[in-house]
Amino acid sequence: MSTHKQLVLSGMQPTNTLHLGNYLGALKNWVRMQNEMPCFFCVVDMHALTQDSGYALPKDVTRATREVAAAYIASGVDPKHTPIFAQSMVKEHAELAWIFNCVARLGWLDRMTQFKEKSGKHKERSSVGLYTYPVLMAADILVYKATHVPVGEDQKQHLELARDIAQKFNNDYAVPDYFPLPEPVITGPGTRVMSLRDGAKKMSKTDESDNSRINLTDDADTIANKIRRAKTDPNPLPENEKGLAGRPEAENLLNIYAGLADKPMKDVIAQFAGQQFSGFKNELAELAVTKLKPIADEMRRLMADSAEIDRILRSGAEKARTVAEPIMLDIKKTVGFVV
Ligand code: AQP
Repeated sequence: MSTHKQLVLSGMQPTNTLHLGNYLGALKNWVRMQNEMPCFFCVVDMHALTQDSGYALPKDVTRATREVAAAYIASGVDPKHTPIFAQSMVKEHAELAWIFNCVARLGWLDRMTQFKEKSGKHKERSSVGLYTYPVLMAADILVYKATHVPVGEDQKQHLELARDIAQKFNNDYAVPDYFPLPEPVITGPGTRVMSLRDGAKKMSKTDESDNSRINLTDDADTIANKIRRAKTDPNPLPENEKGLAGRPEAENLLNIYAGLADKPMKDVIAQFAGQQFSGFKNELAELAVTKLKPIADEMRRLMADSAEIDRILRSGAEKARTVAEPIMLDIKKTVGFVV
């Protein structure tokens, strides 16, 4: 049986403003989990440099890092209780990532679907960082020996890789149970929120079309317009779950409603059964504005004082380092480094 103390670790990339998918798929669960077990939440700025679309401008990384931290706080993560920090502020993430690069196998990384999706037809032009992204993610988690990782459905495969790396390290260095095998926590109806323009694509920060997503900073009119213009099909809403087969856009909008209203999907389907999209979209827009407006307002307030956000990040990093430093020292000794 595992002897590891429960600890939650998760993070988001400062690649753009956070959106409804990030909120329903992950952030909403973080807010709940901080009251259930100790949590560390980071802004994974080192991951943000891996974008295949070329280098992000430094000023954009800085701004997005502060904005993502503001989104965590505005959504309800309490920085007095739960450390919030930037990944690059704790050097142990990068140190462990190198060791894990030597543990992970090329064949494992070749199977990662996110790399295939993000690199598209131009694999050879993608950064090496994009390829080894899941190795750094494993280090983010295991440098704290975190046991639980709340993420959206899209990160499930990366979590499995983190477990494989942990297991191989434990076996190779004959240190059974040294690293925990971290558990993904994927809960709620919003674990895979899709694009508003294409029900087959996930909602993403870096999608070219801003109309594909609802940003956490969008104002009420923008939210309502995006929902009104969201792609649908010509039929009324279905009577039951079976009626959603082959209707990804209808499923997505009902799912978003369920996530925002905190209701099971089957109740939401029953509520709108047989109705036209137009009426449903008005109700969805109203609900989205009610839930997201306070977050946007609070983010704006926090962003007006960037020095305070930086202070919160540095203080969070200090707490995170007190956990990561001794673990990393131990790992260095385990692999044979003179320390
Ligand atoms: N569409 C989504 N539905 C549900 N959950 C989602 N997440 C992301 N998109 C959705 C969850 O949000 C957390 C942070 O994700 P990330 O910043 O590490 O990057 P990502 O998964 O690659 O998300 P994006 O928004 O698509 O960013 P870009 O465009 O920069 O790649 C994760 O827990 C993720 O599961």
